[in-house]
Amino acid sequence: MLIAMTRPVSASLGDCELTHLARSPIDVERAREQHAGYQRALESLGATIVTVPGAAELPDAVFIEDTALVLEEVAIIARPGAASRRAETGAVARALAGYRPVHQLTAPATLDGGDVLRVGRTLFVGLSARSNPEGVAQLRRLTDPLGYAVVPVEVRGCLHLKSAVSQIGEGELLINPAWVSPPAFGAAELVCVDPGEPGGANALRLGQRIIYPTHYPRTADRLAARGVTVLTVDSSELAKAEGGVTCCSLLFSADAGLAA
Ligand code: CIR
Repeated sequence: MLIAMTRPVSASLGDCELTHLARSPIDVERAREQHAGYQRALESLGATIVTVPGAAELPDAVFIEDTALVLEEVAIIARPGAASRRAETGAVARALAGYRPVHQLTAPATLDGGDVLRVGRTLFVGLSARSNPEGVAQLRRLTDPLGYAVVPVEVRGCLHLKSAVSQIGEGELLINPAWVSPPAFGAAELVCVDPGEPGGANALRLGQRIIYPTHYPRTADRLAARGVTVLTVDSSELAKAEGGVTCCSLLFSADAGLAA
């Protein structure tokens, strides 16, 4: 069973962290409707939604991806780079403990899950304003014995590694080469975002299909032309909080980890 762990949109979303965008009013009700549409999209692609209790006082709690990395063997609780987000991890750790042995990154490490791109047994980790070399080192110590390679990658001009690059198929990545250097990804086949849609590199892959924002239509056309099955969702309010489609869920199989 494929689980999509999500967390509700907080009433305080308008007080979210912002790095690259100017603050603009967020319609929380609309954000909630969009989040519901996102969850329906996940369900339509076969995922079962598991909801972590909401946290009204944590504006960015909906962006659950940043709080953890879930592998087949373990769940690793991140230590978000933004201090305002560190209290998000406790409830997520409790929820994940039902599925995996849980490990926790500790200070001085910082790591946001949005900076971790898994491709097979390789974990590419963005060195961003949120994730530091100690975060990379701790992640490596935890995952090396499990057979993962941890590869740090410089990112520039965007929030997270997965703002710049995400997986859209087997060995296939969607990338904005202005924000991350393509050679870092070795043999992967790269599809570039439309130059007019720099924020369009964040896609959420479930098997052969991707969930993708409606607000990058030209990149969506590129993907469709390559034979990628694209399910679009309106996520414009969450985008005002610098949220993409990967960041609103943790996807993992329930049939691994503790259940194995
Ligand atoms: C933040 O700045 O932390 C949130 N406002 C947005 C986080 C988006 N996370 C993600 O793309 N993985």
